Amino acid sequence: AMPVARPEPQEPRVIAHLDLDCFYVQVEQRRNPALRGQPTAVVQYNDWKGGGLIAVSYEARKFGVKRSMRGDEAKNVCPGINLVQVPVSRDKADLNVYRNAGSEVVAILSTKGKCERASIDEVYLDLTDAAKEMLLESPPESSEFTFEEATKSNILDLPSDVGDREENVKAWLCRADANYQDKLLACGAVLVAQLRVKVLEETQFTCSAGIAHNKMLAKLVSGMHKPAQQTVVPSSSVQDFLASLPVKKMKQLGGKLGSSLQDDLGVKTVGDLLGFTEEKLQEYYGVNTGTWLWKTARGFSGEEVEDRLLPKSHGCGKTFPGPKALKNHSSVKSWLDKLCEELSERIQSDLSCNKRVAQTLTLHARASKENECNSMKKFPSKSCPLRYGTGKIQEDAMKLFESGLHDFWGSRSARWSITSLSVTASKIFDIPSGTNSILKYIKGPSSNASTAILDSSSTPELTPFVGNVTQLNIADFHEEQCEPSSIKEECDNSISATQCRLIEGKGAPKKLSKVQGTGSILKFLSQSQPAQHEKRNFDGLICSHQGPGEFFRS
Ligand code: DCP
Ligand code: CA
Ligand code: CA
Repeated sequence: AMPVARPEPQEPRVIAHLDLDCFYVQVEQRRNPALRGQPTAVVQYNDWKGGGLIAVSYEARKFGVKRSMRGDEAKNVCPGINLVQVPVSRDKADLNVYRNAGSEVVAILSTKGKCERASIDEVYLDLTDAAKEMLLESPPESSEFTFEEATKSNILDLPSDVGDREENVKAWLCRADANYQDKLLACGAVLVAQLRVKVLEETQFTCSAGIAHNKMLAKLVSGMHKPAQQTVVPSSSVQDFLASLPVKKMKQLGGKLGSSLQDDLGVKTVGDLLGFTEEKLQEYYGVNTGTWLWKTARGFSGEEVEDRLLPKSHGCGKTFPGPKALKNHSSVKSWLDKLCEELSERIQSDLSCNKRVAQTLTLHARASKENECNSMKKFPSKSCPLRYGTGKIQEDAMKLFESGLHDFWGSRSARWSITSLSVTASKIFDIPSGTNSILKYIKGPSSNASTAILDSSSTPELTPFVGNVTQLNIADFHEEQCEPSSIKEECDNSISATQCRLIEGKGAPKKLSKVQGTGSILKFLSQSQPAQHEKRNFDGLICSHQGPGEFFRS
């Protein structure tokens, strides 16, 4: 989708973007402290050339080890490297341990302001209120302000390689003559430094952060100084910073729009956009995107931090590179079954722990046709209303695959091969309290399937709507940094399990705990459907209470 500008807030805001350093490696280092300070990488389960690296410690990066390498290559450039296998279940990576670790961090960060979980290891925070409060009560320029971690900040306005760096930073943070906006940012820097220290103390994880007046700028700088550092963007430095920033570095300009700017307008950096009037940009890209580009060039962005600690969607995927490509229906089915089983567990868990219901099931695949250089044609993504129950999800996913294959393949007798498969559950809603609405939401607003949920013996007609997906944002599934061509087996921003415990234990956000009456309704539902005992009780393993999700399992 083309980006659209949001109205900007009247008041200056303080926004932070936090990203954990070499995240999977840190999780493994916490599990096995002998790996701390050592060159270490996490590798994907794979028997080819030592597996694909998915996370690399900073010690290993010094040797030139990169995420794009295989285990064998990494050993060549860094013989002492420790390679840790990603946990595996159902023949694929099991990321639960990392999701749970991410949830621990979210639980800490969400204490200081509005918090949006942006990916498995990233969070946005709106610290405006906390910063204002600090400015009133204990402004940084007050004499007792000496907060060491904050004085290690990188301030874009200040040269970063001079001798008295920390003194300069401290002086900047404490400037009595600073304008209101910069003072708020200084408070933001102190708050984020405090939070980062707290995260380190409570989880042993380090993270890096960007602090700015909007999400866009905070995100752009959070990875500028890594690991374990933070970077502040005062308004006065925005123009210079964007002037040299390649357009492709912007999240929304990584694709076609960015290429068009380069090829059609000769725009290489965000700063180059300043040469175009808003009207000109609107002529090229439409009113909305034109305005968005115009504002972006000036560092303006009205996008708000969402109040969301839980993921927007759940996705399970696997790639089948090279010789591993799937070439017949039965191998596709067997992999889809596994992916759907995991997806089903995750949405059941989300239902019982968080009282959330997913409404849409989507299948994505990548395919190639042999003997055809028709690489332009993509395997179309397909969606249908999501029906709870592993068997139903498996059945529906296979129908979506068939439908996609039909569009992709047509009637010609070309041989196909599938190089990646993923299933995603999206359009997730909180269940409102009250019987009617619960039923309504679980079966989807317009369907007539309440009996289907109640009656396990009937198999309701599936009417997938087989149009191409327009609603689903791929970013919900993949991490932003996830390269489509990478060796990744799976990447998503889902949550989990520990999230339940964390949220229940540490004071849940209102929306997660206020559902009333749900239990009894779901008990009622359970009586019309025999309990399933053959499967391990996933929900029971991870949450303290028996979930309603049980009853929708097939
Ligand atoms: N990940 C993955 N495959 C990718 C990208 C990421 O499996 N192509 C996983 C492993 C990473 C985690 O997601 O540890 C977070 O991704 P990041 O891009 O944030 O990278 P890291 O946290 O590993 O390193 P950095 O310190 O650069 O943020
Ligand atoms: Ca990271
Ligand atoms: Ca990240």
